[in-house]
Amino acid sequence: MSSNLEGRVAVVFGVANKRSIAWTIAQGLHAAGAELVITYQNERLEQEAKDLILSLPGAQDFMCDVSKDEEIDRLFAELKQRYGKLHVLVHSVAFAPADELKRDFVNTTREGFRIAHDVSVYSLIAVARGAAALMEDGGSIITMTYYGAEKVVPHYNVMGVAKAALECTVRYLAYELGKRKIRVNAISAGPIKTLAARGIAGFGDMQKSHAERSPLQRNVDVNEVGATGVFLASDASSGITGETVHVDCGYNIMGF
Ligand code: NAD
Ligand code: 0WE
Repeated sequence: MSSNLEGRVAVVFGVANKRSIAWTIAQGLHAAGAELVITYQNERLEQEAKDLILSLPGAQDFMCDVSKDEEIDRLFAELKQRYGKLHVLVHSVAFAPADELKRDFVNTTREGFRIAHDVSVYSLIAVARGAAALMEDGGSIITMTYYGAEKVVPHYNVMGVAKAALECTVRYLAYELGKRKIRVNAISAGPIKTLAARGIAGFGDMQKSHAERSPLQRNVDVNEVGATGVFLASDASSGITGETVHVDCGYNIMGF
């Protein structure tokens, strides 16, 4: 049992800036000794993401839009050539068109639904397939989810439906990849002020209510999510797969 990741290769998706949950997990994996490949979405984020990634000694940067099969193929071909094998995959990516999180859920568009599920759910299957082919010694796959998958969170809308599908995808992947000693888990984090949370109307009020209602009477710190990511990546969690681990100060257990 150990959180030591020396000799392990990890690929992390979803770093936009220093507040990204993916960045905190990446820093934790790096501190535990893992060799890191960190991806960012596109040219728009390139400058900021690259500066961060290259500040971690030995970390490799790579551009990869997970809605594009050819970019995913290119990434895993490069990983195979460069490292030969892979042990850890972190998927910390979600997107729905902004309007879908503003208008009434009943008015969700076909295209908004498609995009949310393509980027936030299908992408996990696509990158898990690429990663599993390189996880010869077994491995750990981790994704990020939210309570809006389980209960209605006003305005989370189609993202809630997508996160429910993501949590279910984790179970199907865990079943199938289990025989290859690959574990698949989700972390359900409480609300954290990141780029993806910026501009969401009432986010501050949500955090306030979260702090008031959760057993620990506070909001979650992103480093607590990072530490759980390292735990799920390491052999310390060797008996855990198909699980959604709540890192939310206990908010989800409350009925009233
Ligand atoms: P973030 O904006 O820092 O991260 C989201 C990432 O998704 C960004 O890096 C963005 O570039 C990436 N992304 C979007 N579309 C992409 C695409 N087509 N290809 C590649 N990458 C793409 O925000 P975050 O809060 O760190 O979000 C990370 C994950 O955590 C998401 O899955 C989110 O749903 C989940 N989450 C966030 C919170 C929260 O309150 N912030 C709570 C629970 C779960
Ligand atoms: O998963 C998320 C946010 C995901 C997200 C955020 C955006 C904002 C910018 C997906 N797509 C977009 N599209 C954009 O154009 N969270 C868990 C954070 C979050 O978002 C909410 C929340 C919480 C919490 C939206 C409404 C209500 C609560």
